[in-house]
Amino acid sequence: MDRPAKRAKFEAAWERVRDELIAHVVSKSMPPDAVEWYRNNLDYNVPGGKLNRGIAVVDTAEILKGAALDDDEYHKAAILGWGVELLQAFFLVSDDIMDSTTTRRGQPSWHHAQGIGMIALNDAIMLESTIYYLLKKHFRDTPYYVDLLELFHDTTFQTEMGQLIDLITAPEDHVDLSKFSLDRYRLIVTFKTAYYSFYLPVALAMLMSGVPTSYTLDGRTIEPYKVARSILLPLGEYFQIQDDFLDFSAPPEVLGKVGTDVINNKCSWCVNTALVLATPSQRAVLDDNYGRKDAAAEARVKEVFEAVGVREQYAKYEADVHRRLVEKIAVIPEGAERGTLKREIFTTFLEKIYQRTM
Ligand code: DMA
Ligand code: MG
Ligand code: MG
Ligand code: MG
Repeated sequence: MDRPAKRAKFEAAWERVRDELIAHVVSKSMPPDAVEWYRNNLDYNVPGGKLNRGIAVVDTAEILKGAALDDDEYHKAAILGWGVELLQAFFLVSDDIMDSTTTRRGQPSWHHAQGIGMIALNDAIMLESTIYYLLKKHFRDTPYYVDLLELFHDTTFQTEMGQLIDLITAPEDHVDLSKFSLDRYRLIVTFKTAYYSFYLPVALAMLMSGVPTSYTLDGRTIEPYKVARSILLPLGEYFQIQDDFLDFSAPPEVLGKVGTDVINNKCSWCVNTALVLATPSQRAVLDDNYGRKDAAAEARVKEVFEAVGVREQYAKYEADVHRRLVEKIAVIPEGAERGTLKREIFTTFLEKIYQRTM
């Protein structure tokens, strides 16, 4: 199945999930205006993104099975996939409130849409609660139900810790580059992005496919969830570094959006790299111009990025991280047994993002 067909099938599963959620609130005696509000919350915030995270659950379950999923397996994987998308929707609605962001996915942010305002806060929490309604309804009787609950809860906490360090490192209204560093950056992106975007979808598919906490292969003890984490967290970091580099370097007509990280005082890979390499006078230019809502200041910052060689650093980093990940994946012990890890899970992820330009 090609990418658009996969996406269409996954989106069709959403229609079914959404309808059962609506039926649930109706059954709880919610009046029509409340049902309508919840429906709008779901439709506005959940299905409109790239859906890479949700579809990754289905893809991983398929690779682990080594064959196409039957209808029941597909439905289960798709519900977990929509669980990831619901979690992301919960984070994004909250994030746009905290970041005072007025647009998302080419439309007003939910709290900024007509007539919503701070009810968006309750809506965000309802998006989160929806995950646990779905898990209970569809997985209550499976042996891995508690593992699913723990995984969603743990991942949520990790992401919230990431949001916390992100918010206190780069407050919207106060620029202080002395708080930035590449170590701080790595910690922020691992917690804020990598756990929920890369580890969560794969670990969900592993649980659903019956991958145990540990198994023995050729006399060696393997802890497959640890192995998956040891690859997917650096992969997530790589993905975010790409995102930051493209924000600085990609032509808007290729990227589909205008980069705003410099203007918005983001603790981005580019500024952290420039801070390491800058001379005292270049550092002064960064201090005076970073995070200012002003195109001329932004241009001065980008000049420093060019002068210190951010582009060359990135090319070097990308070649390096790709080689490191390829080597890591190559040594994963692999057997034909069901319920064991397959290298293909990680290689498809890696090749999908390697040298991406948008
Ligand atoms: C968004 O981070 C973080 C989560 C957990 C959704 P961000 O504010 O850096 O990203 P965006 O530019 O998408 O608002
Ligand atoms: Mg944001
Ligand atoms: Mg944010
Ligand atoms: Mg970005």
